[in-house]
Amino acid sequence: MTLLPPAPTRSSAKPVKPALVNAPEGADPGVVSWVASIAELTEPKDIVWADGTPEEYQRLVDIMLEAGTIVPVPARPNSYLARSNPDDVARMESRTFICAEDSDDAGPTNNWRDPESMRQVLGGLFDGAMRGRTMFVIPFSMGVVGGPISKLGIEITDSPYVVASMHAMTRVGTAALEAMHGTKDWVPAVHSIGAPLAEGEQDVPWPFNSTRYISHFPETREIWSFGSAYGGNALLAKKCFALRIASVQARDEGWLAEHMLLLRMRHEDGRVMHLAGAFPSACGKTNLAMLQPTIPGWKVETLGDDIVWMRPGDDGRLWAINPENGFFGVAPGTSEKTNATAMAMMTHDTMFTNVALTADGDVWWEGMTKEAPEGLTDWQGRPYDPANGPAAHPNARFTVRAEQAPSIAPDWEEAVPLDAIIFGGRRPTQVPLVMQARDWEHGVYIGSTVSSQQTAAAEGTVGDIRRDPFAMLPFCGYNMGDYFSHWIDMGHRLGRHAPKIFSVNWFRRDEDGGFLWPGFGENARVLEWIAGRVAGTAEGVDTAIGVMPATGALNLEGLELDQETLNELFEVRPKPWLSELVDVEAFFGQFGHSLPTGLVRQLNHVRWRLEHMQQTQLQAQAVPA
Ligand code: OXD
Ligand code: MN
Repeated sequence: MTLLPPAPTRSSAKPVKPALVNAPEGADPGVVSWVASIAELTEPKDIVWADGTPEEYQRLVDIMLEAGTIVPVPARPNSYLARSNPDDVARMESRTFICAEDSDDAGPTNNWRDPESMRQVLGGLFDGAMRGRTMFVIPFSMGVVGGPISKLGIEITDSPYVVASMHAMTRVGTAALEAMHGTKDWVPAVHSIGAPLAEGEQDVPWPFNSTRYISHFPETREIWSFGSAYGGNALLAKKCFALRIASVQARDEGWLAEHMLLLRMRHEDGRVMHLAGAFPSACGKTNLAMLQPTIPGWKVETLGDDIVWMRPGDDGRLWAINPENGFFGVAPGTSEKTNATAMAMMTHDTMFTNVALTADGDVWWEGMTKEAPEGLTDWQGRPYDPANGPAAHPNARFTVRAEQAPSIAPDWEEAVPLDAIIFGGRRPTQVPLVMQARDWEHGVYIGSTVSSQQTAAAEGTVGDIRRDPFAMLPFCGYNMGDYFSHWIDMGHRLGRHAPKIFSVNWFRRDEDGGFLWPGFGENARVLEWIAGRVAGTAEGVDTAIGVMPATGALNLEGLELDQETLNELFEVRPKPWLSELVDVEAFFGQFGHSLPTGLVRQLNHVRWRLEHMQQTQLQAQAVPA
């Protein structure tokens, strides 16, 4: 039986000669001995330490072109299309595990596994897993190297696609490796596609293994991922480190690691607001982060589109960074209309995955244009035939460096003080366009009850409504009941400096299924009201479920929206809301003792207000006109 090497943060460095593992001069001995232990286990044919340079990126591209993993996209300079295996196209929540010593620490919403037995399983799988392949060692930093909210990590992988993607998504290279000198504060992450190559065996363009384990060990801060080469399963800095492991670090160290976008909204008269927003996957986070306001005077500067780390600063405020270095966005639905900024950012130096190719050498996906162009090649490399399904996979992606976004803030790598936090989801009914939480605890309640229609970013039935608290359900590395308490505690700590919390829903539909709100650039109107609430200038009215814009407080100038539609956007119907609370209560019930009493208090308060509202309506109906 092969056991995994002990976690590096616990082991004292065994002396290993750096030359034996091809380590750059000056690499920390603890790092070198950990890399040696992984090499001993996985038996690669050689070891390459990533330095993050453009020359290295080009070498990776050449390897992938040669292997058929990617093909060029001639219409866009330095851009490529990777076609994954059709069985490796999404994050795999059912194969994602939290291996805490005590199952209670993983909580009811995570797949828990006992760490020792998982170590045995992984020991067997990783034994010789990289035979015949190159093992890449990727030192990286989340946030600028040495920044006050930044963290370090090393990913080991046998996939050149992963190394190239990590170049865009993190800060890879020598500076990160040097920063690890003399510290054990870095996260070790091991990834293998699990497809060793025998002597003389012909490789396939997208090797993978249908046995999959995406395993996290929160106590030792380790990540081990086996089998999949797709995005969140394999780019371990993203969901695995920056959310699952970082959320545990954040709990222990008094900060927050969140699945949020980060933006700055600036008015030419000098008003500025920093806002973070949590939305479940594929709810338009990237579009919102790159929003082009339709209302005069306002501009949005992008800071991040997926992950935010936040820490209370010396001034008592909550300071936030986007720890990533790039965007790994969903391509289908992205167009000149929905996100012109993203379209401009992808005109060069972009890695596409699972999109379609046009006859004249460009990319295409559903939603880019109304009609599919003639002569398409679909995401699996076949002539496009609608009978085979969409031309691009619904979870097809683009990977681009953040600096390529025309809307990126010039100082995007710096921390910003947060003014507002918004929670949203794809809700065809019930949830109003916007409302403000009455206070922080009510805001945590709103965050803990986020729900959305399921999309293609993960496995599952597209269209089903699922509860996704804080949009963190698949990404919280510990018991979500404790996570809610951590949020409530953060509010106590921040006191009057706490950002204001809001709920938004761009996706409410009318009886015929049409969207009530135009969305996209018009969402700036909602952000403007939020900015006004933060500044204390916008009017709100208290309702049973939260504070909504007072009549005339939402800027609708120039928008053709009749009063009936407006009413529908904000309508609160007590009956369906009360049945929704039954569902919330059942959802909360699974957390048992770990559910903070503050959330029960909030639930009861909302219920009481809705019951009161219902009675008043019934009485009003009973009164003859
Ligand atoms: C993502 C996701 O890929 O949330 O960002 O699924
Ligand atoms: Mn995401």
